[in-house]
Amino acid sequence: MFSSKESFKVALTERLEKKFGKDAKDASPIEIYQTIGTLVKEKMNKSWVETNKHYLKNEEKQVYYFSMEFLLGRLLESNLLNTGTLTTVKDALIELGMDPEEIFEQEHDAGLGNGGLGRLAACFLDSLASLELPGHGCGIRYKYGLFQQKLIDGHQVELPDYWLEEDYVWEVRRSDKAIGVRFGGNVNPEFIDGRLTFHHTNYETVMAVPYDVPIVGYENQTVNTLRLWSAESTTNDFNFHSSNRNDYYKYLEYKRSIESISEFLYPDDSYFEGKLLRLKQQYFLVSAGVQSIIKMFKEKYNNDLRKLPEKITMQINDTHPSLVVPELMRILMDEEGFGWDEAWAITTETVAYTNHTTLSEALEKWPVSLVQQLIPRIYMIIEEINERFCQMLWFDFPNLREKIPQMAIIAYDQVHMAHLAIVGSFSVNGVAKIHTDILIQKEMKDFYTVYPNKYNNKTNGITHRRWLLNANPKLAELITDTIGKRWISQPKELIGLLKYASDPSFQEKVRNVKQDNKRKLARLIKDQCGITVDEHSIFDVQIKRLHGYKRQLMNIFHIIHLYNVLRENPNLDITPRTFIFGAKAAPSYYFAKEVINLIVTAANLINNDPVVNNKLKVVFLENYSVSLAEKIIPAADVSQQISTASKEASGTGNMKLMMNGALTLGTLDGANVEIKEMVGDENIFIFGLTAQEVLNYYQFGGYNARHIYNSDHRIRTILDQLVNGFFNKDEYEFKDIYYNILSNNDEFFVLKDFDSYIEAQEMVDQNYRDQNNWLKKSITNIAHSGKFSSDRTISEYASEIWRLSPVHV
Ligand code: 26W
Repeated sequence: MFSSKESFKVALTERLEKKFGKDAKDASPIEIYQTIGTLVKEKMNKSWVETNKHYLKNEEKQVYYFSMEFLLGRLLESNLLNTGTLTTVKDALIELGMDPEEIFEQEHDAGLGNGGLGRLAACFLDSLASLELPGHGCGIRYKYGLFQQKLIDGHQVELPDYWLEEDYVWEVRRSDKAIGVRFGGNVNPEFIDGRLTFHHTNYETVMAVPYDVPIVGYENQTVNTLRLWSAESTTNDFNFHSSNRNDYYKYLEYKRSIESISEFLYPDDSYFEGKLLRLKQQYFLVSAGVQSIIKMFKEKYNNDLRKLPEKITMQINDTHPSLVVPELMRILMDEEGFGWDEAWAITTETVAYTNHTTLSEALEKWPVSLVQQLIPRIYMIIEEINERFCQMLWFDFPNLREKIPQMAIIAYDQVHMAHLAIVGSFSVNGVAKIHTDILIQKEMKDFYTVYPNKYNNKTNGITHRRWLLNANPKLAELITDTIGKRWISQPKELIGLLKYASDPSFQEKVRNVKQDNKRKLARLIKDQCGITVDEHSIFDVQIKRLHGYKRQLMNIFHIIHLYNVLRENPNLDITPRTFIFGAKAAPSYYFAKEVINLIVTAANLINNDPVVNNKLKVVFLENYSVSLAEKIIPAADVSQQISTASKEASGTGNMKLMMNGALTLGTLDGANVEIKEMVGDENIFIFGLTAQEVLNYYQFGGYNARHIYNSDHRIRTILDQLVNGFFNKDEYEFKDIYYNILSNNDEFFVLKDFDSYIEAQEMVDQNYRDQNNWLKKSITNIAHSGKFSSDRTISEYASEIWRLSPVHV
C-alpha cells in the first residue's frame, strides 16, 4: 500500500472514507494523521506477528528493559522513516496539497518521562529493533504524561497532559494478557509437608492490563514490543452481595483508588519523595512485568526456570524498578518451589542495573513501614536478602565491618534501593566514563570492593535516526550526498566527513542548511513568543530540565552581565546572539521556578531595550518536549552543557546538538569529557572546575562565595540587581536566588566558575566571526558524533552485559 505514491493515495482515500466518511479534501489534519497512523500500524502488524513468532520458536536470549519512563515523543514520522516509506508518504501528501509537517504535528507527544532517563529508554528501543536485537520495553501506561508548561507573567504553571484524549493509534490493548498484582494483606508462615511456605491473605488485587506498542526497526523486519501496563479494577474482587446500600459508593471509591496507580507520571527529576502511590507504581510495574515474563518463559521452556539467566536479562533503568529482585525471588520460591540459594542464583544472574545519577537527593530510600504495609511478602524477602548480605560482609570482608550500617539494604528504618539493586544484580553500570569512575571511586567504593566484577561503563547514546535523519533531513541528505548512505546503518562512518571539514564548497552547504533551520526556528519563536530574532545571530541553546546543578542560573547571569556591559558601552563590538532556553521545573522545586522567572523577566527587559536590541535577544520557549527539541536542535550553533562538574551523569542533549553541528560550550562533566576526547580541544569550548576540584571542595571546604561577590564587581553588580528593583518587579522578587547564592555558599559553584565561563563565551564570540573556521569545527563535530549513536551503546550492552545476538526476521 506504500510501495508508490499512487498506492498510498488510494489507501489513504479509501480509509478516510471508511473511517470518517470524508475525502482527502474535507478531512481535517487530525483525521488525516489518524488515518495514516492506522495504515502504518497495520503495515507493521504483519512483521510484528512474524517477529513474535520468531521469538517464540527461536531460543536466542531476550532482554526486558524495565523503566518507569519511556519518553517516546511522536511516532508517525519515525515509523515512516524506519519502514522506508517516509519520502513516498511526504511526497504523496504534498501532491494532495497537504503539508506533511502539519500532519505530523497532529500527533500528541507520548510524554511518559521526565527527561534524560526516559528519553534514553526510548532511544534504546529504537536501536534494539534497528539492530535486530530481541529486546522489549516494560513500562507504565500513565493516563497523564509529564505536565504541560505554561508561563504566566514569568511563572511556570503546570497543566495536566491528557495525551490519550484522541485514540492513541500505536497501541493495542491485550486484555487476554492481563495479570493480577497483589497489594497489602497479611503473610503467615506455615509448614506444609515439612516445607516452610508463606500464606498471603486479605490482599487487594489490582489488574494490570497491557497495552502493546510496536517498535519497528530501521529498514528491517523486526518489530519489538513496548508493553505499557494500565491499572484496572475487577468487579470480582469486590463483595457486592452484602445488603449494605453504601456498597456501590464503596465500589466506586475502590475503583478510583486502584486506577490511580497508573493515573499520572511523577514529575520529579532527580529528587526522591517517599510517596506511597509512587511505591505502588513501582511494584505494579515490576510485578506485572516479571509475572508475565515468567508465564511466557514457562510455556516456552517447558517450566525449566533454571534456564532463566541463560535466556533472559531484566535490565533495570535506575533503581525505580529494583523491586524486580525480591519479586523474582518471591515467584521462584513461593510459586515455583525453589529454595533460597537456587532462587538467589537465578535472580542475581538475571537482573542488571544501570545507575543514572549520583545526586544524593535522588537516592531512593523507602521507609520500612511503607514497604511492610504495602507489600508485606516482598518486605520479608528484602529483610532476608539484607540479613544474608550483612552476614557475608561480616564474615568475608572483615575490613568492611565498620561500614555495614552504611552498606546495608535496610538501615535506620529505611530500605535503600540502590543497595538492593547492586546486591541483587550481576551488572552495575554507569552512563559515561567519568560517571562510572565516580561511582567506583567514591559513591559505590565499598560495594566495588565486594563486587569488582559487576562494575562496567556504558556511555549513553542517542538514535541518529530520530535526531538527525528525522529532525534534520536537509543535513542528512547533504551528508548522504557527500559520503554515501552507509553512515545510516553504520553511524561511525560519519567520520568520512572529516575530509570535507575544510572544503569551502561543503562548508557553504552546511552553512546553508543551518541557516534554513535557523530561519525556521526564528519563525517559530516569532509565532510562539512574539519575539523577532536576528537569524544571523549566534543561536546559543540550553535545553534540559531546570535544575540547580545544570546551572541555567549561570547562563542568565552571563546574559545579564553582557547586558550590563552593553548598556555601558552600546557600541561594543560583540557578535549578535540569541540565547534560547527550554526547561521544565519540577512543580515543587521552588528555586528552579525562581530561575525560570528570572530568565523570563530578564528576557523581557533586554528584548525591549533599544540600546542592545540588535545584539542580544533572550527567548524562553514554553513547554519543552521531545517535539520541541526536534525543532530547536537543528538550528543551534552553540550547545550549553554547563553543569557543575561531577553532577551530570552523562547528558544526552549534548550528543544530539553535536550531531547537528552545534559546538559545545561545557564543563568537563558527563559525556562532555568524551565529546572533547573525540573532537579535540580546538573544537569545543571547555571551562570551569574539574570534577575532582569540585569533589575536593565538597569534602574539604575552602570555597567562599562571598569572597567572590566582594572582589568581582561584575558579579556584585548582577547579584545586587536581583534585589534593587533593577528588573522593574518587586524589589524582593529575586531575593531567594540572591540568598541562595550568598547564604548557602553557592552550592553549585556558579560564582566560582563565572570568570572562566565569561572567558569561554568570549572565545565563542571571537570564533564565530571566522565562519570558515567555525564551520570546520562544526563539521568536525558532526563527523565524530557517530560514536554517540545509541546503536553503539546498545551493541555494547548486548555484547558485554546481555550476551545478546541478533535474530533475523
Ligand atoms: C526518584 C526520583 C528520581 C527521578 C528520576 C530520581 C532519579 C531520576 C533519574 C535517574 C534522573 C535522570 O534522568 N538522570 C539522567 O539520566 C540520563 C540518562 O542516563 C543522563 O544522561 C543524565 O545525565 C542524568 O541526569
